[in-house]
Amino acid sequence: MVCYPTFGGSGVVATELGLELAKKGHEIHFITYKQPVRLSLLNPNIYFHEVNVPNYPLFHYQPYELALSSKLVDMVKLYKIDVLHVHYAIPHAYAGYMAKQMLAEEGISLPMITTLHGTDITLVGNHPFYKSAVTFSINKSDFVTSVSESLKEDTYRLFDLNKEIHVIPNFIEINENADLEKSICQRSVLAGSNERIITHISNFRKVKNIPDVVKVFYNVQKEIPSKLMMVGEGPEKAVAEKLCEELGISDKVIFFGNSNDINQILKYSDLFLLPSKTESFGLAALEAMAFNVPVISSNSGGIPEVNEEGISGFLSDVGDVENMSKNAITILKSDETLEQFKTSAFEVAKKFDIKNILPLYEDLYNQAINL
Ligand code: GMT
Repeated sequence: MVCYPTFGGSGVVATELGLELAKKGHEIHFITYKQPVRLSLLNPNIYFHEVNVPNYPLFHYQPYELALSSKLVDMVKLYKIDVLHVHYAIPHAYAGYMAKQMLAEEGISLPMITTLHGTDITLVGNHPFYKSAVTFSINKSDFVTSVSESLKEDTYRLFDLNKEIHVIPNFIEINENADLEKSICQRSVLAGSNERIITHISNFRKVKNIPDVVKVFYNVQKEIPSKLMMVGEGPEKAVAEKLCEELGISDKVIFFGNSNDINQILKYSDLFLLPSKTESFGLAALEAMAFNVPVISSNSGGIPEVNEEGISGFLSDVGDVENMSKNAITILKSDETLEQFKTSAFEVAKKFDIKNILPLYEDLYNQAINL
């Protein structure tokens, strides 16, 4: 598994997939520049190999792809790795293809699966400075997957590809007993017993439309006593903090920064906000739904494949704060309605149970090693 180790959807998907495969007895090697945040090494089938890029004064930019492809070659030979699965096309598919070619020179075959996650296609990969290399490395992958139908369509629209794209949606581990789990965090730490808890989790980039999270909350709290949990770090966090001050709601908003206690926060949440400008899937929304949390989201990209209108929550056009606020109030205004949405959100999340999704990846790995 090659992935980004930081907080962010693609790294989380790669990590959870690797951990689940390891449970089933597969040997999984993570190769990246830092230990992925959700990766526990307390598993006999999990290995982590760090990619180091030595500093050299001549380099204005450190050649990470070079170090990654070298590391891949070394680890494949040392551990007799059968399949390479790269998450996020840039630069992983490119480095993976170089490793594949180097190994081929020595008579070693390394099939490569590339999973497209979203911004590697819609925002970054599509940039003219990267497009040729991204197109090349996707076309050279043995198998390509995307996390939603919407991302598949975007990829075909934006790139000149000759490859079939297999849609394998993101997944979640469904825990029917989540409510019974012992909690180290008390609800009273987050909000008063008469207050609803509204949550947003992301990497606070512009694409997440963070000001709309604050604006929707501002409208909701005028009608329904509530608190907003803002979880994550990124460039738009300061913008959100300033907006909260301007709107006079700072005392009702908690900024957590990056947190490993997401489950604890979701467990007590009544509503999740995801007003993104674009989102290939919206893993954060699915994670919320798996904790019985209904979702108010935009209808962009792949979000409608996850959040079902009127069932797990509501969807609005990007930027339609008024509609999102109205829908949020509809869900939160009575305990009865809220309970009904909570139950349905969990039912929708069940469709993405890892037990249903894992065999799709295993099938692809089997096809890859039999090429
Ligand atoms: O946007 C993020 O939160 C991070 C980014 C990533 O690659 O780490 O997320 C993308 O991949 C996730 C996992 O497949 C998807 O759930 C997100 O929707 C997608 N983000 C965007 O498309 C903006």
